[in-house]
Amino acid sequence: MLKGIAVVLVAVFAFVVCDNHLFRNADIDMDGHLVESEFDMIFDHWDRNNDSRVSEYEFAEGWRMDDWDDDVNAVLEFHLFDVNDDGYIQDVPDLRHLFKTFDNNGDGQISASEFRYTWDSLFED
Ligand SMILES: [Ca+2]
Ligand SMILES: [Ca+2]
Ligand SMILES: [Ca+2]
Repeated sequence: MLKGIAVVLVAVFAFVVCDNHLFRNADIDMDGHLVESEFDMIFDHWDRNNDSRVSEYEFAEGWRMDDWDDDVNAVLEFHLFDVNDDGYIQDVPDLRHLFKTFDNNGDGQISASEFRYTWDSLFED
C-alpha cells in the first residue's frame, strides 16, 4: 500500500519536472512567457525528416527520446495534438489551435501557470 503511494508520488514528481523543463526549454528569451514561435519550437526538434510537420512515428520516437512517458500514451496524446486529425502535427492548424487552448486569458502569450494548467488538463485521464 505505502509502496504503491510512493510509486505514484515519484511518477507525479517526474511529470511535474518534465513539464517545467519543457516550458523552460521552449522559453527562448526566458521572459517567463511563450509566444507562438517559442511554442512551435517544442515539437520542432522531433521533426526528423524536416518536412515542417511531426508524423505519428516521429512523435512516438521523440516522446521516447525525451522520456515523456510510456509508448502507449504517446499514441493517445498524438491525437490530442493533431487537432485536424490528418496524421501530422504542424504549425497550422494544429499548433495555432493548441496555442489558443493554452493561452487562457487570450493575451497572445502563454505564462508558466497557463502552461501548467492546460498541460495538466490535457494529460488527465
Ligand atoms: Ca518567451
Ligand atoms: Ca494535423
Ligand atoms: Ca496568456
